Amino acid sequence: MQDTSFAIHPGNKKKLENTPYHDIGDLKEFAKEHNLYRFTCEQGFVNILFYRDDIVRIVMNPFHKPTMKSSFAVVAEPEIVKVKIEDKEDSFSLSSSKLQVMIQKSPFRVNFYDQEGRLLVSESEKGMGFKESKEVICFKEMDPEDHFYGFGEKAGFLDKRGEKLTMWNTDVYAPHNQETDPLYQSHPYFMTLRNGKAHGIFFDNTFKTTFDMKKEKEYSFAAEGGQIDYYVMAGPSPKQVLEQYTWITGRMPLPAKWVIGYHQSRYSYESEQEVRELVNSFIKKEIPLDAVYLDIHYMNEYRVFTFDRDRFPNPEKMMKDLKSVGKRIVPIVDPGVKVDPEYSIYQEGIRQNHFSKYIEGDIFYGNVWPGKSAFPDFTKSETRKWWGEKHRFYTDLGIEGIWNDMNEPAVFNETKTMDVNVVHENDGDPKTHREMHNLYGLLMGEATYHGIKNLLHGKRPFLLTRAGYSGVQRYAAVWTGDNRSFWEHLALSIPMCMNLGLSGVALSGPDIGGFAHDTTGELLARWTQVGAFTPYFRNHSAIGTARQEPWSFGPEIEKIIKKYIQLRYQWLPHLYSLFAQTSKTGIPVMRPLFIEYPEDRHTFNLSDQFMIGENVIIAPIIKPDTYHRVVYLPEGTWVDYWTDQIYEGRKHILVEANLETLPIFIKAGTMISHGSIKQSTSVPEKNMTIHLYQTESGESHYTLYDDDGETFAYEKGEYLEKQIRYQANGNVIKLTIENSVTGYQPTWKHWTLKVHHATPDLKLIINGKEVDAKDINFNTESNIASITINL
Ligand code: MIG
Repeated sequence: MQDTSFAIHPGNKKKLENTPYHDIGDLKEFAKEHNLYRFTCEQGFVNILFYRDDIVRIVMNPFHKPTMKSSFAVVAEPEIVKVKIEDKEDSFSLSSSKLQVMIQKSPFRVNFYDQEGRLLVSESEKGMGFKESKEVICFKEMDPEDHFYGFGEKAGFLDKRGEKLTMWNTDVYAPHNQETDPLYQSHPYFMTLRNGKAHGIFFDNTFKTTFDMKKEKEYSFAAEGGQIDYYVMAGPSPKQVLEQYTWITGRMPLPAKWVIGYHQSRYSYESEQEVRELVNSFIKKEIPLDAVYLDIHYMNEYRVFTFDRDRFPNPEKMMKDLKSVGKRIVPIVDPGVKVDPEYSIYQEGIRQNHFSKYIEGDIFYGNVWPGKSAFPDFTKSETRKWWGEKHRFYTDLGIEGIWNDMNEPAVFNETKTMDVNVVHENDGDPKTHREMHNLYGLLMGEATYHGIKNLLHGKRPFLLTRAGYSGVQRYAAVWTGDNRSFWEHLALSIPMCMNLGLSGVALSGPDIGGFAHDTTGELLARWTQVGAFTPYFRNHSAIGTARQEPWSFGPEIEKIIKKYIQLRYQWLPHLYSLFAQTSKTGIPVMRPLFIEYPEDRHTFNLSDQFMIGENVIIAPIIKPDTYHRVVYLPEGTWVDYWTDQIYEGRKHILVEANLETLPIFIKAGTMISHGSIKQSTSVPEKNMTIHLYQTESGESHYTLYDDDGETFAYEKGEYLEKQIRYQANGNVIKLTIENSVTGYQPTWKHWTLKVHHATPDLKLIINGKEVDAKDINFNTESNIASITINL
């Protein structure tokens, strides 16, 4: 075609490198409609809407009046907020009791201040704008003291300052490293910590988005299309930002107890016999276990909602037998439906119009495990309902948990996913896959979670997902995908899970031991130590890799792994109490130290230590052949969990930890609770112990939560909440113990209080009455005083 005009086609010439950026220009007009503030600028339209005193939403559309329809991430409705308007010559201000939005008129720029007049977020010279390609961008000033967290599932260190992050759900089997981005999840949200105060920004745009935190003086967020649509959350503490963000996008429902026990997986346990033998080994070896996962081999040629009857001749009986010994099965369900005119799911999908299509009406087909497959259009509520109801196949067998994989969606082709030109029906508001891609996993999650919830008649469902968008915590736990048995990946998983937690995803964990590559006994032991304290605790490994069950590396390693799985079960009452709080506040169980110590710069990028709740520090060994490490202890006095040795905080200390030891520190003056070692969470708890770490002086408060652990009865008040207030004064301890909620009768009838670092002359006053010295059992060797208290 070189002799036609095609030779001079503009597309053949090099693309313009720096396409121009259009600023929205000056403010021309302002209008107030109910509680919505509308601004017309020279090159765009801006809406501002307060959701709460401490949350405000800004929407900019360069082409027409903004739509205020939110993405599927948002569950909040705006409250009525009292806003004061001030219109001045060159500025305009809208203020609530907690936030002030200051608008500069020429050019139009928006800045945010807190109630003390402190500048939170300010637009740089460039402000908001767009490019002719439909890209929308928002620039903000970066303070030298700014640290950035959140962004969902990202590799690298805790603090994301200096990084550029992309949101585009992607199946990444290539080794994850510091610059592997994007991964499977998209959480276009972050929290800024500046001089001890925090605020948040949630950029609710489902197109591919980019956050550039690399420049020294400004940062930006941009999307390939759609509107600038973001929420500013005023904080001012990191915990308040979490509360605000999870108010907008929802919180993790309280998981069933079995969900936070130990789970064993492998790609794949291929037959009923193999599963039974596996479970029997756990029982014989007395290693606690709550769930076994069935990967893709359980299906008939990878058809979802089927069992291969050669390998699994009687799934119902298998589930029943396993349930009777307290073990559950979690099968994998991928979105791809095998093209097979004799397969009922494919038939129904076609006949009832459930599959994703092009605008012309052709179904999008892609290759995945089953070969040529079609993909449900989860943007349709009818399709979500259909898919959800299909899970009756599993729930009828006694299954309560489902594992969603490949739901980016992953497709075996060059782009790794569905054609971006597919048009999702979206209940009458059709949108391209380019726009909806990042929502696919979230919507499959919604379909699955609600589907099994309806089928389980009051039992709590469990869902594990690989892909997701902001809000996915309402439906699913997230595992961090295909990591490898590398020490680096053990290290990487810690800040990754902390940032997921800071993004509202409180129930997350990596494949313990590593998915691809061969693990070693030492790595598996160290990883299981960390896993005992990550919110979600599952060992998983890939086909063809070294076996990774706890006993795969001989008796010495088995003993260590067993000790830490047992430890997890001892800590369950404490963890469960924390999970109950998380479901109400959004503040994650596993958290970075800066959440508790936001003024302490040593915590700002501390990526190899984490906290459980507000008083426990875990400082694992994450390097081979290493038996010492530096631990940072913030302000306060800290007690070594294993030895009761006392350390003063605000210091880096050197800690010794042989292969059997995971360094754990408890803040003096606080409490934790322990149950007993059991083979699964289905064994009723008989022994409850509260450990109190005595100090010279001070006060603290502990809330112990318990319920039946598997139904939604707690929503009707059927739970126990015990409040323990502690006050120390030399050898005198005053406790007030109150059962603030008594809707549930726990299986333990009394509990033991253990006071660490007690002195023989300890005076214990409970609810104003001094405990008789003869009722206190004092151990002179350990300096622990125990007493038994009736419920
Ligand atoms: O591309 O189902 O991340 O956990 O074992 C492989 C097989 C598909 C990827 C998941 C992994 C799972 C595997 N899956």
